[in-house]
Amino acid sequence: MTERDFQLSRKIHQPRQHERTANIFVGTQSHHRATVEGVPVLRITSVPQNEGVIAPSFAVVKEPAWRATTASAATPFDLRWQQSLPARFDFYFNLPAHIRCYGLGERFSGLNLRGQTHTLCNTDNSKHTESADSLYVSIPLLIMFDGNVSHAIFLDSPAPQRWHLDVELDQKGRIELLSRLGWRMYSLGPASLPDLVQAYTSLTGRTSLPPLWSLGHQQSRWSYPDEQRVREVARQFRQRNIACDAIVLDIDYMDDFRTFTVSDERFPRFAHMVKDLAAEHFHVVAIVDPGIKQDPDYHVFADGVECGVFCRTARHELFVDEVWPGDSVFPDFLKKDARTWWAKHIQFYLDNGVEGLWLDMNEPSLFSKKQVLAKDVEELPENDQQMFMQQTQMGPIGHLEVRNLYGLLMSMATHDALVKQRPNRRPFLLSRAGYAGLQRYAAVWLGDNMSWFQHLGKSVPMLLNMGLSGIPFVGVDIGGFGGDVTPELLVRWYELGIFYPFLRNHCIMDGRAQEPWAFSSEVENLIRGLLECRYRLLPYLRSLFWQHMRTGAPLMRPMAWHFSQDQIALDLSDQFMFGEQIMVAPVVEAGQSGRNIYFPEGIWHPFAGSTTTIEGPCLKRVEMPLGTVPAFVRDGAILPLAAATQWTDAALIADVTFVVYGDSACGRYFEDDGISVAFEEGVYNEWELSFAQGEFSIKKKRSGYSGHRIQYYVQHGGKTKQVNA
Ligand code: MIG
Repeated sequence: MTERDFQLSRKIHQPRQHERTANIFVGTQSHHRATVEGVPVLRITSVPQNEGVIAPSFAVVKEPAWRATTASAATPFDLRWQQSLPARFDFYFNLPAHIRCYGLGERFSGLNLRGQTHTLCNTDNSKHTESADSLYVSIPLLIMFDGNVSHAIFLDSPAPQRWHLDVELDQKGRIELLSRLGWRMYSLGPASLPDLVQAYTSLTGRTSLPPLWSLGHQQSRWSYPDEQRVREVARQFRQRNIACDAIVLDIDYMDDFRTFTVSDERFPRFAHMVKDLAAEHFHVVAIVDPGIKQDPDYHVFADGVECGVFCRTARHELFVDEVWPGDSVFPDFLKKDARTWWAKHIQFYLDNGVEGLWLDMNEPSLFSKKQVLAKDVEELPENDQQMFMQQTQMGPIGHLEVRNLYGLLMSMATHDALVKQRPNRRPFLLSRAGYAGLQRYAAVWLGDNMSWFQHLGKSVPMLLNMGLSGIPFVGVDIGGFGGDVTPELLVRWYELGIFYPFLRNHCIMDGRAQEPWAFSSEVENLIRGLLECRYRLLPYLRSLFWQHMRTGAPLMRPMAWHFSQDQIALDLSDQFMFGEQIMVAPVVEAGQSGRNIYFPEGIWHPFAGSTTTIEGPCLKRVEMPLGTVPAFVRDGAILPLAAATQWTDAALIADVTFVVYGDSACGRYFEDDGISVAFEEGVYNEWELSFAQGEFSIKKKRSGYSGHRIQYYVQHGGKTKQVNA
């Protein structure tokens, strides 16, 4: 930094009212510019002199061509910063009244995040109430929406942060970053919302195509206790013709909660069971917790101690805390050696035929420490006052400084192990905790919700903000995790859940049974029908994942994504777009037979049932009895729909119908083998579909995949005919 730059930055840091006065920053700041997928990006790097180095970034995986620029480079919203305390930075910016705030990962709040403080510090908080703050996933990306001139800021630091977004209603924003290391901040824009997300996911990566089976229906509960029960649940699905692709095993499959073990008593022929299930087209997903039981007779513990992979305290003792197995130790995933060690043990699951892994408790959650960071902590505590230390290339560092990386790095280690050990198979991983970039490794579910209508409704804005934060493969526990679901709530939840990218029914230990047949045959029939709809939508869903890989677009999108000029659409958080062609408007209240839906400009076709169209813009009450698919298709769309199947392997070869909505329409279609990574070598089909003047046509952008026996049909105005493709 030159003397002039330093003077300039001093000027920029002039304190204002309500601000901490002292700027004690001594060190270097550098500014760089680049264009990322057409979006201007300014990167500010701040390195305090005493530390001389910033925490490693595991978020940004692609570096564009950066050009140095001066400190006076304009930042949007008059963004300024200072170091107020040795272990704290403050950022100040303006938040004009018309700006809507999105992103920040997993927030229990509305779509627009304004008017609240958002603490980013990964926390196992099972109380999802209005006053809930930190949850499991923290993504320091804030989108400031203003139509085509939107901006985003990404504060790449895994240390605890508090984002105050106009909490005083004075149109000011403030971030407290509790860190003594430096940070990098990326300011993106001006650009449209889709372009911002495209640029952000270009820097931090995207979700590759998931295995097709993982987009099917997954059935879970805490826990199916033994082989008999697991086989029985699977049998029920097939016997009752309810679509399902995966059975999920929660913690009780293990021997005394020891990670990388199976109970001999309750699962005496585990691998055999997994194989039998596979023959019935079920994939097994098993939970994996990071806490390793402290027991010298347990091979994983002994091996880990020998390899030196566990976190230690500031006094260099093994860090021990209680989780499910009792006193446990925790791999330090920041260490490359620990990740390699972990990968070696992951082989256990592959040897048993388990195809998907579910990473839980990876904030990490510790039974003794429910509150990770006290609300009134002004700066990052000293190392010896933090729970443990982690090893970086620059030496030991207090856990809190890098806390938000724990789930990300556990996911990275597990993902890379699966990819390395089965290179031609797409991995399926589900993680509870995470940080920016998690989308490269795992799908996410939003943790311990309740069987409440309120949580059904809340899932919409929460999942939308996850998608805008770069994570497209998301869902919440269908039926709700805690509490007892009612039959009405369960059906309503499936109505919305068939549009969650990740579709899983899961429930707590002592909750009432909530498998689709747990109530009357009427309830079962309605859920069966809804799941059929999900499986029919699979070709559309796959095309959306393909599109995400290309552009970073989430599958669930706020109305603002496609109707950025429609002032009414912008504030809707109880309806959303599922891709560009389907609008979903679920019933999220008890005792309703329908709801009011806002239809933006254009003509809308009910997805199922009635043929009467609705012309927007208008607000209209729509009758939606239990079991309704709450979706509307834009006029001008062509949806690729498969014949309904009971499992996704069958969907791969099922007939596909291109359903044309309106007289002039277009759509996209993607297909491949759904399981391998051959698509990376061009083994896939990507078609552009169009319909005009009564003629349907396909433009084949790529025709690299032929291992199928699909018959294609086109349907328009009630008539269906075969297509030669
Ligand atoms: O302390 O594995 O969010 O889905 O069923 C609870 C038992 C641990 C929390 C997860 C939940 C899972 C449960 N786990």
